[in-house]
Amino acid sequence: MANTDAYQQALELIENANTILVTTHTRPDGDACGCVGAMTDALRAQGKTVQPLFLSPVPDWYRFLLHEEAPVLGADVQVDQLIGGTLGAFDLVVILDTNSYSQLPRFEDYLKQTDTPVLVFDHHVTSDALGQVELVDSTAAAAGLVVYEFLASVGWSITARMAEALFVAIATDTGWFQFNNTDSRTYRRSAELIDLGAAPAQIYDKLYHNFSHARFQLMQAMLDHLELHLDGRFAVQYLLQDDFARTGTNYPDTENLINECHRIASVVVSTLLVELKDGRVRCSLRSRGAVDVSEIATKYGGGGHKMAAGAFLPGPIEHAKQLVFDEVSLRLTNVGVSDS
Ligand SMILES: [Mn+2]
Repeated sequence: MANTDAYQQALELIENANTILVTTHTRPDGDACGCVGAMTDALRAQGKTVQPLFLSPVPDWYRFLLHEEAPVLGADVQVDQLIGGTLGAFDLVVILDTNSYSQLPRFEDYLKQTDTPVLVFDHHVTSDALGQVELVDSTAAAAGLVVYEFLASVGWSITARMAEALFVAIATDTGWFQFNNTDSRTYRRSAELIDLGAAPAQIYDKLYHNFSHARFQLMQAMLDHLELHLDGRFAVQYLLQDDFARTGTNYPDTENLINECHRIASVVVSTLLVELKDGRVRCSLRSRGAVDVSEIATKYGGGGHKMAAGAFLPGPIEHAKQLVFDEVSLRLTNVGVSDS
């Protein structure tokens, strides 16, 4: 848990600011969107003018966490406009669920030229130390946990809407309390958020029983491409541009699909390779713990956690597949044949 000094410094930064820009990492997940939703509400309740900004589009199924259409950098507003003050003159920037330039494409250019103080709430080990004040706790299962503990500690009121957003942040970053990062603190804080008004059954329905038929077909395409290697311990899945075109889906529709193959008992490490329009391959990696997949991602300029990480690889898919195979093969050999 962050120490009280850091809480005090964070509080001072916020108290001294009137107009606050709130952002998060590119390809925002549930933790990112939940944190932005809750933090935006929390700061507004303190009388601040708050501008949420995303670096890529919010997936449809997380839109309920936000109470307005927030602009997307590179689409609704360009970085030179942001620098020029089109969105406002900010006296504080709050960055949620990342502390790395590589997770902040284009926004990096803004950060590197601004004198505006930066406040970071994060739980990743990877860090470029972006903040003047940083509440970073790598033992926290989600950034939502770091945000919640800060709000509770400084005594700000947490509305049911904020509790819902923070519950989503925690529930999604723990694979709905399935991943190894799910500890008693995760459950305890989640229980508190339920007491504050988060309704898990309704949230689960909103998040997981909401596939479009098109997205289901995309999952079907991914499963059609499933390959098991290394005694069934390494699952490789991929999606091509053609799969998106044929099913009428987009990149955000891939979220969480990688996890499907972990229903197979033998699978220890999995990857989902997604061919991007520019020819690069977005590589997502998941591990059941025996292999630290963040090592692989970091080697290729990405990042993440031991259990979940990602990076961009050079295409085509076959080449990317070989790169990941070599890395995973090396590491699975080192851990020996798993008994799981
Ligand atoms: Mn997170």
